[in-house]
Amino acid sequence: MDPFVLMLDWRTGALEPHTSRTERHVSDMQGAYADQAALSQLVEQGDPLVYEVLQYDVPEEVGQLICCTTVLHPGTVGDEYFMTKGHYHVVRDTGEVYLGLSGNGQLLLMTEDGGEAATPIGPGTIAYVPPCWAHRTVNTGEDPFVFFAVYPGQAGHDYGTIEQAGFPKRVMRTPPGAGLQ
Ligand code: M6P
Ligand code: ZN
Repeated sequence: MDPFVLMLDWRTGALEPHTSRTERHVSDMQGAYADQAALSQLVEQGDPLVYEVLQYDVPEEVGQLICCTTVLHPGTVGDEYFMTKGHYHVVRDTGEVYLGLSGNGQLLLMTEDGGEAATPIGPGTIAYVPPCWAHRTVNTGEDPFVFFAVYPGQAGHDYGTIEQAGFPKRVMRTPPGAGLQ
């Protein structure tokens, strides 16, 4: 394949050109959030967009690097902040690099043998996801949380393991009025 350049808008995450745009609505996140009733209610109320991933596709092969931007919208399901599905790579010994562009969130990480980590990401943060670590992002702010990611072409997404096991930590908003006397 030939060299190419892309233009990235750091504020909105717009990537031009892109060849794929994946949308995840609340209805695509069944089972991910603690409050199932709140999820069903949101689906009935218009099924809002939780996040979108823009990508310029390259062959999913060893040697290639996949570049994409994610725009994770602000919001909650019940008191749990909007988040990505989260995944391991199918080919476990492949890492990933995240670069925060705008907004603020958390990157949650875990391994299959009980490792856990979490790090805040904001504009300019570079987060390194080592091989074998599952990763999920959470928007803890009031604006879209936008970040860029690069990972090996052969990595693949394993969502099933997360759907079965979940992540050890949930990131919840403090309910309005909580803690006030
Ligand atoms: C990042 C990368 C992508 C991923 C996206 C959304 O941009 O890790 O590979 O698709 O986040 O996360 P998920 O696939 O877990 O929904
Ligand atoms: Zn990944």
